[in-house]
Amino acid sequence: MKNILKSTIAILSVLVAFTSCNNLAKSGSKSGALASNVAEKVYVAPGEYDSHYAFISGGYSGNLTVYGLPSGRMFKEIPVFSQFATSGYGYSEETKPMLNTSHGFIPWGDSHHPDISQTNGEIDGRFIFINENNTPRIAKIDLKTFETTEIIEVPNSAGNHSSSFVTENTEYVVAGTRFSVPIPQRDMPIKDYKGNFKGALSFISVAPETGNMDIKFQILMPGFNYDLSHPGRGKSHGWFFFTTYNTEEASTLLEVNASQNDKDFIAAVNWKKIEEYVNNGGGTMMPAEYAHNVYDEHTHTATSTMKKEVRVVNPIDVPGAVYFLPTPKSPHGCDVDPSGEYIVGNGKLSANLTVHSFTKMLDAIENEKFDGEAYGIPILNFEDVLAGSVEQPGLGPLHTEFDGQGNAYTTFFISSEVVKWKLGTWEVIDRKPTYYSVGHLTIPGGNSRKPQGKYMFAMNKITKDRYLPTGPEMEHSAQLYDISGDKMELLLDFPTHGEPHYAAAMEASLIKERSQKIYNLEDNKHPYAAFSDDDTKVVREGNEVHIYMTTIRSHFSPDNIEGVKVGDKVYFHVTNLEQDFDVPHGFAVLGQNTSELLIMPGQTKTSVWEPTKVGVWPFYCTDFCSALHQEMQGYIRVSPASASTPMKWSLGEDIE
Ligand code: K7E
Ligand code: CUA
Repeated sequence: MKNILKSTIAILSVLVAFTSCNNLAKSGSKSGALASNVAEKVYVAPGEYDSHYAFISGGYSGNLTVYGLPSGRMFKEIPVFSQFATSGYGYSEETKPMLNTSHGFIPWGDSHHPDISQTNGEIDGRFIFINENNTPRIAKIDLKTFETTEIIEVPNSAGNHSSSFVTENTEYVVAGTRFSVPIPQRDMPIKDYKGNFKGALSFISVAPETGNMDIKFQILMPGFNYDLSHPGRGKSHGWFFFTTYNTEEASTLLEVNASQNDKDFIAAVNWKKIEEYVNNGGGTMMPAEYAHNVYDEHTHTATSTMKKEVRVVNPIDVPGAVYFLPTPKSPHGCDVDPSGEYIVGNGKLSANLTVHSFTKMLDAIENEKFDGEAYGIPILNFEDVLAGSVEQPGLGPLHTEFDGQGNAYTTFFISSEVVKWKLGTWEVIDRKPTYYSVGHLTIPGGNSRKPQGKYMFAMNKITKDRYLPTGPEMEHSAQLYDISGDKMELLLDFPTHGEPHYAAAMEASLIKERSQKIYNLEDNKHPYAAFSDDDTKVVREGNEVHIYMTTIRSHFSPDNIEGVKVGDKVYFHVTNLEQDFDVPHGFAVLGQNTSELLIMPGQTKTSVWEPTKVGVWPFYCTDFCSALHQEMQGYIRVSPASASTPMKWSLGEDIE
């Protein structure tokens, strides 16, 4: 045991050393020789549009950022799992329920893998899904409004990492657990992990019309770590593939103990078979507690419902539904090519890249050529399912994407490069350095039958000397390549925000056409909306004060309010009466323990203020909205708790 430990640590230190000197070597030649026409390829003239959207995960920011390609310009940060003061998301009364969980209100998340909805295996630009790793959740963002409109918590899961990838018709968004845990959770010794912990793979159905999510079933798998996943497509539609590591089922010093087995597995799941089993009443309902948060676009308000049970399936109860494909060595990425035939497993510690064949897998299953089983799940023979391997392509392979022209592109974290290779012949065609230590890469349309193989961008973990220094912390960096020719051509570096694990990207046209410009006031069903000056009022209910307020260039109505007392809870319900594209108003009041609001045209949002001090306190618009923006202000008078100041409000005249 000691020796294994020593030798593994030795190997790892060599790898680490390789990483660092490699980086240094690269930094010496960073100016590179870019062709003179490169600037033209990324130049988007003022007033012109980018050809592609890129949605880049924010990692530990918990959010999703929107970029244009090829310019690399950032357009927006969409708040998803984290409170976001810039818009009031997670601070306004309407959006706080979005961040509710079975553990209470959680103001932060760790987002990794965005994936855009599909129809017939092609990206349709309706929704984008993204996972939260730490407190397992899946979010849906509506690409009409670029707002997070639904978040579902995933029970029995921990480290929701092999997520959130969608099937060909967005039948399911799939979420697999990275950590196996006791299911149900209970107090037990950690050392009893092996054989007792389980890993849940969750299939979350997406309603075709509304997009509403619901957990259809969870498969309770052996206690491995389920790292990444991808759906089958075309011929393999109906299957889902998950890489595993820690098939050793270690619970301590995983850097050594989870690297013992020569091969771990890719789990192949026939979800159609399990769906059929479940539709016929299979599986068991298990008590579980998980939040389902839905944003209503008419009331502009989210509600959070606590669900009480979930359907679980034991895979050995559904013969023929789950198989293990041996895959060397702690595979990370699990990527399926556009035809659905090839399943690439990137063994982080493996010298070669392993590619499995879906056709061969089906043959082996049909002929029952098994090499034992793990917890009752048949293991296929490595050689029987192997399509081929790319020999010694680089060090530390992580993720693979496809260009739809028969080529694959794999990132290598340790040797800091992207390697292009050919499906079927497995030969390496090209390699280009990344700066530095690349994680994921994205080709627009990547996870679909029809990738749009013009651009590829790599998302790198280490930035070092690529930009002007900004103290000890540098934003991570993305690099855009032109992949339309035989050789990849580096075009551009651009900084990202948070940690850009994965990104989803697509041609701009579909999203651009559907993008919503305003919320129609007629459709506003917010219970506290006010639609004109006549609707504005201040209503006291015990110590709660509800202010029905409107805003339009360039005033609030009312803008003078009296009768509030220390100890009151004051709700500012602000309706933006504008019906013009891109004219939000903001709202903030002095001393408030929350963020400002940013209210879109036609929308109502609510901010709570609990004044603790007597005085006359100003409020104002936080977003520069017109030449008279600075005049958008008002006063609210706070009297002592014992006072009898009458409740009055006004606009354009004095309160008498
Ligand atoms: Cu490789 Cu979370 Cu997809 Cu990061 S993960 S790189
Ligand atoms: Cu409204 Cu500034």
